Amino acid sequence: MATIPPEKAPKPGLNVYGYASVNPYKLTIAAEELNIPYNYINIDMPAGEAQAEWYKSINPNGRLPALVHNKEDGATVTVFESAACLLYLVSEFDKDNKISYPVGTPGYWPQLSWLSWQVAGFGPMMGQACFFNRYTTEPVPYASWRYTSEARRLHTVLDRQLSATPFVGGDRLTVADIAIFIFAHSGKWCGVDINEFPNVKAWRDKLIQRPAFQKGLQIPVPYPYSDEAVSSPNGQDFYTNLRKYGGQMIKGATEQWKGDVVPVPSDHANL
Ligand SMILES: N[C@@H](CCC(=O)N[C@@H](CS)C(=O)NCC(=O)O)C(=O)O
Repeated sequence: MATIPPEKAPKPGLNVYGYASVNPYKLTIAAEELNIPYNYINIDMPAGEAQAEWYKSINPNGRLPALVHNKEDGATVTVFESAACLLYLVSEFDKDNKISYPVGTPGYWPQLSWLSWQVAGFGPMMGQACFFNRYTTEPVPYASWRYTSEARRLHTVLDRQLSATPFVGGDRLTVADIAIFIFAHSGKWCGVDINEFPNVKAWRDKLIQRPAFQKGLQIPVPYPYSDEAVSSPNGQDFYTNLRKYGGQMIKGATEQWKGDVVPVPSDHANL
């Protein structure tokens, strides 16, 4: 197994591996809500550090975030995928259910459903909308249309839910809200206007007032993908460069996985 460079090695206690992208902010917000100490270890995503063998020993998927918890009893727990990380934080540190419903109670299942909805649908669709709207090295209008439409459909689903309950899973803030929030807070960058979804907007505006959200959104740097940040006339060079070099980087990193589409018999039909 590859050795972790000393400066990236987990310390005693809770270690969050992240970068100033989108998903890692879920963990800093949750940790701040729980008021627990953690050591933030920055992974240089543009330099490809998430693909380093040592990092893949923590997250085999080579994505961010992940966490390593060196516990007081000497045990070490490693978790990857943001939803699993959030549920780990709840299981270890949320004994008073500040950001969760207790396992097995009626509120637990909506919380889990919406958390799953985020990682299986909302996040990936917003991510693909973002890719095709902001990062492609050539325009692909059909893909932009598909993913922007799907992201808007999912916003409609969320908006309907939030017209009925103050938080996605019911009457209490949970990790599902935290997970969904970070993408709802990035609508403009992905190509979706939150103003079209008044209940989503009111919920987002309410969450953003919370001191823990404000703190978590500062680590490792002020969140760069909020509507406000991406609209600021001052910082536009950052986004121009991000789109230019980020787009090329994603293309380069994806190229190694390319392959021919496996044919099926209907390919021969006149559609
Ligand atoms: N389903 C994963 C998604 C993680 C993910 O895609 N993270 C992005 C950062 S926001 C990443 O690591 N991107 C690196 C890459 O695509 O190479 C989760 O929820 O943790």
